[in-house]
Amino acid sequence: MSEHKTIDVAATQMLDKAKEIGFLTTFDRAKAQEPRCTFGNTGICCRICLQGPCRILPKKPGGNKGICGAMDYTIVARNTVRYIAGGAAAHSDHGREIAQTVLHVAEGKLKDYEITDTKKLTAVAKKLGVATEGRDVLAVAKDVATLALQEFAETDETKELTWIKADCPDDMLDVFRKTTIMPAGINLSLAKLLHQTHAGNDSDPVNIIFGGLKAALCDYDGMALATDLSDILFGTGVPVVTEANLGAIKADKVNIALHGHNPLLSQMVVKAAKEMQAEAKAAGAQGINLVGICCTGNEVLMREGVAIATNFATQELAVLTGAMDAMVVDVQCIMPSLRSLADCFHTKIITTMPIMKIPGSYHFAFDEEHALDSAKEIIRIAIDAYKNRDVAKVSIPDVKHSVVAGFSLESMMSIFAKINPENPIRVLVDAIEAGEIKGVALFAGCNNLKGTHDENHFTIATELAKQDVFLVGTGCAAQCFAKEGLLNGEGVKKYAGEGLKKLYARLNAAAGLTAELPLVFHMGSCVDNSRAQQLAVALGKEMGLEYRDVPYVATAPEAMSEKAVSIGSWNVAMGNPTHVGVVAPTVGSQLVNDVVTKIAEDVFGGFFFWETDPVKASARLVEILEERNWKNAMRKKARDAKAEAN
Ligand code: NFS
Ligand code: SF4
Repeated sequence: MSEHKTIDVAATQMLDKAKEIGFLTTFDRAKAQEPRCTFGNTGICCRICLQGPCRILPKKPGGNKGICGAMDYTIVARNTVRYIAGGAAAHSDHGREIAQTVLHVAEGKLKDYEITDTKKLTAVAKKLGVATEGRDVLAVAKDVATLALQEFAETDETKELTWIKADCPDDMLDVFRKTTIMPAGINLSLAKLLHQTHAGNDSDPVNIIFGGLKAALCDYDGMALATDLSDILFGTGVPVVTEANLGAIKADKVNIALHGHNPLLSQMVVKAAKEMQAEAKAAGAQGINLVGICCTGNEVLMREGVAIATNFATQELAVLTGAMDAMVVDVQCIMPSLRSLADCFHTKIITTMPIMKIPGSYHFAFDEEHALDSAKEIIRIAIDAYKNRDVAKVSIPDVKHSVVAGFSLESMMSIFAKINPENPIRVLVDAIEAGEIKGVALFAGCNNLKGTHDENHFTIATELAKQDVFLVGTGCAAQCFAKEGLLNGEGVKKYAGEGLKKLYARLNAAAGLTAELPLVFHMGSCVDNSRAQQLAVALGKEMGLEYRDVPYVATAPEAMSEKAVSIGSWNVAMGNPTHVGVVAPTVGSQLVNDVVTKIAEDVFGGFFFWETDPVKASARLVEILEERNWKNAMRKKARDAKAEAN
């Protein structure tokens, strides 16, 4: 076992290099933060007003409450839902920007973008109730984008969000309404939550949590519209074959990393790079090589087959290869440390968005009206930087795996349709009903250096595969699988149980793809968790189950960001048992912890559970799926017996 807290061989090599040359990385900084403050770690530190920080100190007279009298449960509940507000704001603002761009395209204001996927546009319009018959594509796109923007602008509390209504089954919507968590406007709900959790406002932990869940549903809404509109704008993912890990960086090419979340610029960089290979060659390189990091990487992987360099925790290591000429970043999950690291190399860190700048790094204000020109200028900066590359500093780990990705729900269904053209989802349901597979598990979320990088992702995925669970993934979890060789047919051979292998044999025989299907179906970026939820909904519908009985679980084995908290929270509200592999910010209050881990199940069907040990977490996830299958079988038996008696 290496001294570094990662299971990634390429990362280990780079961390050795960092040590040799005396660079401190995020791995060192994580160590420096130990031991953690228990108050902060368990959520019982309040900094909501300037009298704080207040901690819960039960042994001191008066210390069992904050200065204002806030109890542990109020403090924990407020802190937790404020994470949700942050996550939902990030996801939905990303969605809003895409919607704005679609609107501008529809109005003929942007020359570099177009409506690429008219089939998806029609499907989205239909689900939202927008007329399509005999109408111009741009007119339909305008209506859809306008509806999306209205999700943010709505201030009438009696109006319900359109995307949620279109995407969720009726029994689920009924629960949202009964528990008063059905949101109206996104901006309204997020502002309300900040208001609700202001000092001296709501102190009822259950009421605060319900406010948080409303915001979590806004998170879903924002990401669902981000997914739909990105597909409309750039195309819906189809299976692609590429590669992943630091070995995807090429010594003889101009390397540009696309990092962040929003595909508006990165799609243009992909387009521009195709046109600019000659310029790179003129500078002495063999061409331009694009690689992705974090969810921008996932977006361009899904649609363009761009290779993955690495995931969140190891983003610095891409620079450390010495062969990264430019890293183009947009928003979210970008470490501020990148700039100082880049200073030691020739690498240009290029920030591009008005709300994401790094002191001292190069800022190139992305201009959507001249998007392609912006992308070209950025590539020229990279080509110039390449000329300054110091070959003596280059060391690229010879580590990479082949990757089959690009599984939008549509592309998954078109593979299933090769077996059952009338009813593609039936293929998965048949496998569940035959007991070949136990159900579906979604892997989502980040890296968290409180644990070992990628270890929880890898262990839980391979354990569940052995236990015949069908796996889908997004975000940095999916990138771990890409780097570790689980996104190819070899992964199936190595890790799938017998039942799962049988399903794959049928799928591979029918799919007619050049490459075998991967152990985990990579469904995209974190906003694409909406795709996975639609898979759960489709399963429930076809199996004739209530939303809360579907054999579907979610896990965020290495959750880090506020966005992960909001994704987990809507998963729970939407009936999904949800595992988190790090110490949760709710454990400081028994009451709040019980609400989210136990009472949530009675109300919503979904619940959280925390387990840092990946083997134990896997066992529990399998147990939950088995429980759901058993209950469903018993209910069916009872129904059949009743029908026979009548
Ligand atoms: Ni999701 Fe994607 Fe990764 Fe976590 Fe960050 S990139 S949006 S937040 S760290 S999975
Ligand atoms: Fe302390 Fe209350 Fe202020 Fe929180 S809101 S910091 S508990 S006084």
